[in-house]
Amino acid sequence: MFKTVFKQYKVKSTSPDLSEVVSFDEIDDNPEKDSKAQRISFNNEDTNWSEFPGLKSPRAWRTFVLKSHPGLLVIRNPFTDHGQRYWIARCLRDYPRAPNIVNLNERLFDDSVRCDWWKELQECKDPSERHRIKAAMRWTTLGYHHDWDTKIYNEHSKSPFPEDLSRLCQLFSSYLGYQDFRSEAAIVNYYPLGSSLSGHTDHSEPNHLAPLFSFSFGQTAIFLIGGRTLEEKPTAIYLESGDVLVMSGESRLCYHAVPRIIQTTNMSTDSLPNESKLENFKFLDIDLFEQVADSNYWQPFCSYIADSRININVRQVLKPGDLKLN
Ligand SMILES: O=C(O)CCC(=O)C(=O)O
Repeated sequence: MFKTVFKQYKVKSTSPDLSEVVSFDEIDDNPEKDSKAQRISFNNEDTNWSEFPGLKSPRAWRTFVLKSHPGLLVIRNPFTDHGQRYWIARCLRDYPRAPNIVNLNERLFDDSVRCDWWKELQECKDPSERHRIKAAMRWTTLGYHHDWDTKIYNEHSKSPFPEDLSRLCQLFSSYLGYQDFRSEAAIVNYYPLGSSLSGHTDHSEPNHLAPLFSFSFGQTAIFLIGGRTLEEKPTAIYLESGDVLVMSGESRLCYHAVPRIIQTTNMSTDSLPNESKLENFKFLDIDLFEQVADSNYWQPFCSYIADSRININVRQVLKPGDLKLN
């Protein structure tokens, strides 16, 4: 059943029927309508949330759950435009740099591209080579590196986890009541239009009780969430730029996939006003945060995201109290 639905959305020759895809904005616009999802609120309205640059105040966040997939939550774009720019730039300029690991094959790409993909892409003048370099980037791994063959994490294959991303996840995990979440592994997925990710479960982490945080930027994904087996019919939802999807509890080990990316998002190229008090947030790359507000600096990132989607998928690997893998 999962694979049949996946193929319906992935189909290349025709436009698929999107009438069943859950749109969270539509639910907010028509709360009376019988829907597969509903908006929920948390009892933490009174918490004195500290400001986090690039995020709207948690009081303004809108959180949705799917009625037939307990444990799956979507916080609908809690980022400001400035915040989205920052995370997109981190995923393109910084996260693919060594010592993080990228998918680029050593037979097809020089060490220079494999160690600093974005810099080499910006410096490449030949249009067809530029296209080849741009389209080849599909994933980079941070922290404990995901092993795509064995699916087993290894204590000897890890790089430092970025402090800014870890702090971002800490904020979302405390908001949802998971005070002890630790960001220990991430996959950043890059999706050019026409690409997809087939059905799978994320079970490599010894810790299945901690939630998984997934951030979407750029073009919209059709995301499928199914059950523990491929027999169960999945539900399709839109994941739009800025959305934060959380897979916790029952949904943490469920099949999921991205059959299609649709081009819906036009990010502004204008300069943005700068945010104040950034010096209190030393864990961010403050220079980058300021630079992306500038139209010229932002332009190459904006051009990349005009026909691509980026997803950051963050997991806790270790069980509570463990300091390393056994
Ligand atoms: O791109 C997404 O939204 C999902 C990515 C994913 O499932 C994964 O990295 O395991």
